[in-house]
Amino acid sequence: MNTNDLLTTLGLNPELLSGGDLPVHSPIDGALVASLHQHTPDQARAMIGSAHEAFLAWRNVPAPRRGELVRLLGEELREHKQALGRLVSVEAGKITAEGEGEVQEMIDICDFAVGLSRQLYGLTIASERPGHRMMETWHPLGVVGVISAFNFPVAVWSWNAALALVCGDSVVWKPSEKTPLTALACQALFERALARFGDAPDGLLHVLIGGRDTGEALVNDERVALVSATGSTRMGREVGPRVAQRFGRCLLELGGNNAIIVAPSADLDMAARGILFGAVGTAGQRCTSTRRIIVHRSVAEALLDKLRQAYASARVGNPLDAGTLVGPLVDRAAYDAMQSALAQARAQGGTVTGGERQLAEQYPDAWYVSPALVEMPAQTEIVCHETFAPILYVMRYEDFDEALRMQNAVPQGLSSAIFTTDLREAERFTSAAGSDCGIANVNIGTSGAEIGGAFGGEKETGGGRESGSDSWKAYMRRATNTINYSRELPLAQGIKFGDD
Ligand code: UN1
Repeated sequence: MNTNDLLTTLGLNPELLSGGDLPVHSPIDGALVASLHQHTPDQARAMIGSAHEAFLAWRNVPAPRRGELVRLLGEELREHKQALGRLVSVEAGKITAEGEGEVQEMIDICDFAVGLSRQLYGLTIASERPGHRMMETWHPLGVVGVISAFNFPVAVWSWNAALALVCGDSVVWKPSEKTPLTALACQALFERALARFGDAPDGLLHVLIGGRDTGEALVNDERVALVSATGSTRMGREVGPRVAQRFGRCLLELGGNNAIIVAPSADLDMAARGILFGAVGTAGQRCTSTRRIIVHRSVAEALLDKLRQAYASARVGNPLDAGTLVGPLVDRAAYDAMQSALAQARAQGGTVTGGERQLAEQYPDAWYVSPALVEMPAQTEIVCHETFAPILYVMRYEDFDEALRMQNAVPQGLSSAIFTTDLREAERFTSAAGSDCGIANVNIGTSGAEIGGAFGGEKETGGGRESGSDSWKAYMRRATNTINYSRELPLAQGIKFGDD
């Protein structure tokens, strides 16, 4: 199926996707696939106004009924999984399995949110006063602004949108400028779900196409109650303070620099497989990608042998071809950043294998690379920096405390893992004094988290949590209600005030 047919299947008119000043290139071959019209900041504000109106009506719809809309969205996604997955491949450069996997993640969060729509409950709390009841009520929050990155162009939106919608919120979504088409396709699928749903208010979802100025309009608008932003730490440093300035709520999902500790007792075959998926999957462009290996000296050579073999057989190529494991980097800037990081790694004592440009003759306007394996003498400055590319730094350790210290000694705190069969090590790794990340795994890799758990991380990763568990609470406001059903008016803390 060519891209125009794909867009039509997904409910978009290809003719309306040209003539604008935002070019969309496919990382597969650099070809121009669309030129979109960008929204102005004024248009962004009008959309926020419309979303706010929609919120005022949507908050009164019973939550299980709101869940029905998300259930219908899940059905549309099931039906269009292949087509949307393929558009993700075309626009973000992911291999087919990962493009479809991303859509599966959307389907999963829709299912989760449908169940959640009947479970938005609060606590009842023992009151210290006789004849009183105290409880927590969760209410819809408002307009949720979603800023998403190119690397998960649709799933991260759905983590936010599926929860926001059942929580009674409306959504204004600003996708990455690199991946607006997949966002428009999601909007078209959402509109189909809306048509089947029947009586939802207009304006529940807006997609904002544009660059920095439209993003700023979203971030600065007081009507946007929550800004959920995924991207670089640099972006988060700008967004966070601006939202805080107006006392808005912010959910940040920023950089990761994820390590795997490989202990002497590890199953090395399993470790090598987990490392390969984590480090070269999505061409190293996940926030959860494995970027550091901290391996015990006694098994370092054996692990490296396995990794070298696995790296040599990981096929780099067109992500739409069966058998490809490593697709292209998103653009030239990503390639340049990778080369610069490798040069710094060499200067800091690293030995680099791989990392060269690939398929340049066949695809002169695309940026394919062989994944790089870099042995480092220590955790130097460049290792502490997140480079969004398939670079894996390998360092050795002597004792477990040292490995834990190295794992935690980077500014980011998203995901982490240990491969060990030693119960004490596994438990220490997941304990209070173990990994300081939002995700700490045992005998699985750092990437590919399920939607059921809360997703996010600490330190420069930004502290936000999305997706499963009780992340929904960020999309609602909490009210504490105390109800007096007695004929007295006792004050708390035993205070006597006035004549009694
Ligand atoms: C991201 O890269 O922004 O855990 C999200 C994972 C995916 C999500 C990654 N489920 O790798």
